[in-house]
Amino acid sequence: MAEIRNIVILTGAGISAESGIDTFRSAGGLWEQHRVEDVATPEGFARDPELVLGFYDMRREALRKVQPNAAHAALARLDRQFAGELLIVTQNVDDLHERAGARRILHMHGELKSALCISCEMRSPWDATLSDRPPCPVCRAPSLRPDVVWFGEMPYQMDRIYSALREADLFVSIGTSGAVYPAAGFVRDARDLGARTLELNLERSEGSAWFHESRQGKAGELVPEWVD
Ligand code: BJW
Repeated sequence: MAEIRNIVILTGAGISAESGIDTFRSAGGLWEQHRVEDVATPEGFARDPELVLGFYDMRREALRKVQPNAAHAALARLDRQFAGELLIVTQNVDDLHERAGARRILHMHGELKSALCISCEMRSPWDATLSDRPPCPVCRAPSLRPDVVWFGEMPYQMDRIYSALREADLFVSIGTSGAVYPAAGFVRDARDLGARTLELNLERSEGSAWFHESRQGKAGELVPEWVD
């Protein structure tokens, strides 16, 4: 990696699978157990807030019982050791990258352990339930929702992401199906802008053909192999 100065790493649910967190689109995954339009759209939340808040309470609770795996640990090592520019853009709402020790990280689809107030638009760190409708710590309105990005909403920090992609000379995608935009388009953006592109995933993703190189296997094995 001697000639690499700027790295952007995109991670998805597959990197947390070996920690015991369900992915979305695999057999038995979250979207097999729940209708996406019920639990991951603003319209679903407006229709049945109890269902949606309960879904995220359940996932926040599950997050307490799991630990980062070898893939998170390897990326944290890279983050510590790499002297150039590095940005881990995760689509995941878990905090396993942070718990493994990564620091240069951005959550484009939000975070389970954050709540967003619909009334005052302030964010608050959140580790408790939301389905019992607690008041917002800032404005006291009972208007908290999970601070996550649903379909039809704008992912977070897109300017910062595109600016990192423009500078990247290496783009690495780990554990994502390439089914959800705009993240699924980053490989083409990065490649068009001159980056080398590498995919590390259990199987070929929807956008696999766009990568210069695609390696198949478990993130817990492929990521340490790539980093070390
Ligand atoms: C392993 C493994 C192991 C397993 N090791 N690998 C352009 C074209 C078409 C549609 C659109 C478009 N632009 C926008 C849209 C609409 C929409 C969209 O993409 N729809 C698609 C269905 C087509 N997008 C949006 O609405 C987004 N907003 C938006 O685009 O705003 C306008 C805009 C445009 C341009 C620029 C900027 C803005 C918002 C999308 C929000 C997605 N939200 C969710 C929920 C977040 C909260 C939550 O967690 O509940 O995000 S949906 C869900 O999917 C979640 C994930 O982050 C996301 C991606 O899933 P991911 O991570 O890829 O998981 P899986 O399960 O799909 O794949 C796991 C992979 O891991 C698999 O490949 C496995 O093989 C692999 N794997 N075990 C390695 N051990």
